[in-house]
Amino acid sequence: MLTNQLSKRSAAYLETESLYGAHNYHPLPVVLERGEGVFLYDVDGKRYFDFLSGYSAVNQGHCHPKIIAALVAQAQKLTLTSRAFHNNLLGEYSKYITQYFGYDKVLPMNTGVEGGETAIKLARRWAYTKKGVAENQAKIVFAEGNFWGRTLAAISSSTDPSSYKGFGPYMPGFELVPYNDLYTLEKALQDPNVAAFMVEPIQGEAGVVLPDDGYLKGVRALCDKYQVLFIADEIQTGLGRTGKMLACDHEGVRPDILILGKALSGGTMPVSAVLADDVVMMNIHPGEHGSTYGGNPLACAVAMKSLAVLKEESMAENAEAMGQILRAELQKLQSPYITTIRGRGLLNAIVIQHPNPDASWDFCLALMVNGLLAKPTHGDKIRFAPPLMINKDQILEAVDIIHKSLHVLA
Ligand code: PXG
Repeated sequence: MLTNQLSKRSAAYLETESLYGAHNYHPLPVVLERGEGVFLYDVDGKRYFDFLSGYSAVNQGHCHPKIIAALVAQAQKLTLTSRAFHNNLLGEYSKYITQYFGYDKVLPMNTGVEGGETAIKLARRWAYTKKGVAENQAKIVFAEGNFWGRTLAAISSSTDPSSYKGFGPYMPGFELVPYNDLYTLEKALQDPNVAAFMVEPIQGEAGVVLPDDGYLKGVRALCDKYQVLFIADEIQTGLGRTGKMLACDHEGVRPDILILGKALSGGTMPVSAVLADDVVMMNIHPGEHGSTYGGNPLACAVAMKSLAVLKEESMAENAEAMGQILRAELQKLQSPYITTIRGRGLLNAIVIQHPNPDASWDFCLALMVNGLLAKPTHGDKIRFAPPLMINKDQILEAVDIIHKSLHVLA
């Protein structure tokens, strides 16, 4: 129905992609060729509000001029040396990011999921060398509903069959507890072989699931009590997205291992980072972990600028203010089809209730036709997470589009 509006040009792009690319995604039928700030433009020149921000990779806005300038300048000088040699930016970047977040050391990787893998390796190694866990006995506890990527380890901790089913056998030594449940967590952490609890401060892919106030403080206290590392996966929630630099900052807790990714490069290239103090980080020695691209000078230059603009342009503060307006304006719509409006800062989701099981998809198609891009997650949830530099007029215009698009559900 609505997809019939696809131009011939767009249809040709879709067909080529479908013919030659694996079918591991189901995108909305829109073909984008340009981005600027909060806007994306398709191949026919039509403008859209981006309410996904590359799953929070584009917090700073599309093609942020300062980030692109840093990228281009460094790309013309030196892009990759491998870690076989030193490069002149890795030290500067390491100092910058560790001081920015207050940790002794950083371990640079590329994708978010590699950050998660790295954190788990660090935790296992710490358990063997510092906690006294017997070789190969270390356990990592995760929260149900977690999402941290697509590697075999990541899907081994997943409770979503579409992530794990048909890809076994799975990684041993992983355990699950319900999210937002300190009682069950305490039971799990009493096992002396537990090395770490890895958790998203707000579960992003699960549909922006917020824990109760005090949960993260409780996690911190339990990890301290049982000598377990607290690993915070802030790949989606970090870097200003929730209205603070880190989502953990809302409760004033400091994880032992902090994983960052996505917006660490402002959406320009895969850059992730694992931060920890020496007691955790210094148990890994030369040759025991790494990556060809990890710590490459292009990534170092881009990451420093991406972090700098977040602060220079007060993006966390703006996310907090604009998030409040967005949720308040969505409440005012009083739609019978929107049962829940939740979020923190500019990481928000609505839950659609409708007899038609495809209602969320149809609604996102209507949003697209009306000039706003968002994607359903887990059927009935739609994330609203625009770039953090969105302003009030733009929020109001976007909510008008959302309002207008609700008619498709009537
Ligand atoms: N942790 C969290 C909290 C995430 O949201 C990752 C780790 C993994 O990052 P990488 O860079 O390895 O994808 C994520 C990723 C997708 C997709 O299609 C990814 C995410 C959310 C929705 C879709 O890959 N988040």
